[in-house]
Amino acid sequence: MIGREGGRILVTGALGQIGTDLVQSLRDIYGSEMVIASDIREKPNHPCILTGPYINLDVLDKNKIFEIISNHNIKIIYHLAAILSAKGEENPELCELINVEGTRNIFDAAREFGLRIFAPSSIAVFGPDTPKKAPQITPLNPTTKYGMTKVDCEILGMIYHQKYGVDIRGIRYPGLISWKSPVSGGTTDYAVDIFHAALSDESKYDCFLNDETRLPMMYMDDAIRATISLMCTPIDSLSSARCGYNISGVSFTPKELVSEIKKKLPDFVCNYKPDIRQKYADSWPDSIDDEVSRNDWNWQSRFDLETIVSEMISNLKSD
Ligand code: NAD
Ligand code: AKB
Repeated sequence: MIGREGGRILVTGALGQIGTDLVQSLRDIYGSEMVIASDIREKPNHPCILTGPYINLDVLDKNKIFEIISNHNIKIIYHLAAILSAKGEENPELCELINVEGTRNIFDAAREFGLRIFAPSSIAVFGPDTPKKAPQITPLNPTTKYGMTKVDCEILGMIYHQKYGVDIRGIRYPGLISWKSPVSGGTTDYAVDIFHAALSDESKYDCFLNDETRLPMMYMDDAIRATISLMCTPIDSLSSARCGYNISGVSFTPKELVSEIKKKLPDFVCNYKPDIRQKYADSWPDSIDDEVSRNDWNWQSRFDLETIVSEMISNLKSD
């Protein structure tokens, strides 16, 4: 049983970077059988996902979503299936389809079955006209297709909430740093890849962003704690930011990250070879103002850059 809902949790896109961590945390809290992991990929092989039930699900298949919900008594969906920024620019049509139509299918299911939904947004909703420290309320003019789909989903979430009373919640995650799963398809991926490269025999990394690119980032443990905490907050505490709460973790440049890594791995060498992802990063803010989250649901991050580097290196070494 999960609190007042008395049913099970479904996680879509569960084999990705966030799902790998989130499924394990939800199972630790609610029990393995209560949390069903799902993804378009057929077979899970990660130990975090193998701890409980897994279903193959394409979020574009609305009939199957409805079938799973009624057959498995689903009451909450953590909807993580998406195409991220770099992959989204390579294939904007697919990005639009999966991110917007996939999300609409989940929202329709929530309306039909009375579910609660967590649907993450991103700092990619901001654009070049956003102040360097992004406020909660500001015009959203992203230049990437991915960012546009995230704005669309925040708006869609508000419409389903206001018109149909669906309880949809979301966080504008910064770039997330984690060690349990590999990353691909994003612009902030460098901050994960760099640790794998630093710990390799060569201890060398070619960074695809320039050394001065400051971006908002967060350690996965903070992001998971934020997610579960937002979903446990009484509905009356939430404000109009409910589908896209700003949260802040740390803010750093590749140069600052390299210098922190070199304190632990002095032989590590990083070269800077910016590619097309530099353009996407340049359109995003440097840092995030998260005052509204702190007021509405007591959000507070715990991991600074020094702690993140130390956690990443020790966890990857013992993995
Ligand atoms: P990811 O790319 O690591 O994982 C996404 C998963 O979705 C993959 O396992 C993929 O197989 C699956 N998927 C793709 N198409 C699908 C479909 N049609 N049906 C079902 N599954 C499908 O992404 P992530 O980093 O885990 O991100 C999860 C969510 O969080 C996304 O909405 C993303 O926009 C958001 N987000 C992530 C970050 C980050 O840094 N990781 C930052 C901001 C926002
Ligand atoms: C990406 O880089 O695309 C994601 C994000 C910030 O949404 N990590």
